[in-house]
Amino acid sequence: MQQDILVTRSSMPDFEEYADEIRGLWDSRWLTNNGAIHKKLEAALKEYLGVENLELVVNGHLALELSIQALELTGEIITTPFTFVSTTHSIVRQGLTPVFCDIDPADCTMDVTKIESLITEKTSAILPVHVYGNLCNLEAIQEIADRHGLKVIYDAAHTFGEKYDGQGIGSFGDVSCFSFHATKVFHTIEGGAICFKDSALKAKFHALKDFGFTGSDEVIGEGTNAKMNEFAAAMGLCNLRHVDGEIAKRKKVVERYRENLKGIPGLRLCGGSIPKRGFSENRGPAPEILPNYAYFPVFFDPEEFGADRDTVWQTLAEHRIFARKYFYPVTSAFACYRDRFDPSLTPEALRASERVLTLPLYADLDLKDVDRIAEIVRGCGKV
Ligand code: T4K
Repeated sequence: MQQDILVTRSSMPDFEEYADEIRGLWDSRWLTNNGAIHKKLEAALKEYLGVENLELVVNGHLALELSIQALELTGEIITTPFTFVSTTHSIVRQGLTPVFCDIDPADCTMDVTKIESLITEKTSAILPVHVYGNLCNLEAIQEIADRHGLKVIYDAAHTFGEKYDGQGIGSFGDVSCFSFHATKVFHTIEGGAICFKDSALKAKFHALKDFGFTGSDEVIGEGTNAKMNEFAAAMGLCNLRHVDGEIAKRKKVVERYRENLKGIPGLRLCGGSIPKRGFSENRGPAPEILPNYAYFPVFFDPEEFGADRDTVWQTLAEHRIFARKYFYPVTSAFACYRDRFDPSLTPEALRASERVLTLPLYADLDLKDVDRIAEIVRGCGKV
């Protein structure tokens, strides 16, 4: 019998490798609160990601919330509704208002030509998402932020290890937030990291993730508990040794999908990052981008393809293949936000969310299964 194929499958080191990494904890009994493995992982990730400042946290969501808190943002934040709901929740839970900017349908990142019209006297920051690992127009966003005195926080949950002109993606903006959830290219079971430009923020992030403590007798802010534990950090150390190999395997899967699914009327592949340099077309050579093959989104035009996204999703499910509708609906349409925001104000995001299906992608996905999935998808269409 065929095994279920889920949208992703966590990478794992060999059991013995992980066991070796955690063995010492039975002697030290130091299990969390900035332990030795935590420190080791922090140093290793700074090096791997090419960033100056990095603070490990318990998940990607709290990385976003802590960033908003540490930068002391107020009022409104311009963001995208085409993302996992965490991005929007982080703004609302910090007591601020998300202002939704539409996306560029070509890569689903924020449409930079629409940002400035959304800026008001209450705007304090821009919070774009490198969705699916597709890089935002970094230069245009920084130009706008500089012109209007705004901070930039990148939701870099999908962007582990990516580079822009050789520079680690975590070094852009004031802050970049990574997720190390079990479903990500690199994971620590649950986890995340905050990368930031201003090294003076290090002490603040360190305190805020530990209830605000700066010593045993002083609390400098209404912090939370967002510390990564030693078992999670140990998983990170192991996974980091293998992540380049995992990305190389993902690349093969993505290439196989692309080969199988190219040239089908009404089926659009979102072909990774589109190299973008600021607002002008003529700013010199396109930036070189190192991708990580995090997701494989496909968009269906129901008329042209001959079937809508939900039909393809259902057909795959009948074959025990569980693709996901990342990201449907747009976050502004969730029940908790329905009365506060108007999803029709971001029509491209709305259209993308109704057409997208994210196909299974993980390092160990058999290429024969990729062929089979592609065949089922093709079979749903009219050609
Ligand atoms: N910003 C963005 C743009 C994000 O995408 C996310 C998270 C965040 C912020 C917040 O970061 P974290 O606080 O989560 O670190 C999953 C993940 O839970 C979530 O981390 C991720 N984005 C989101 C896109 O996907 P679900 O609800 O779809 O997960 P679930 O449990 O349905 O799992 C999906 C598939 O993954 C399963 O079908 C099988 C596989 N899986 C799952 C788990 C839990 C495994 O192979 N191993 C596992 O342990 O949200």
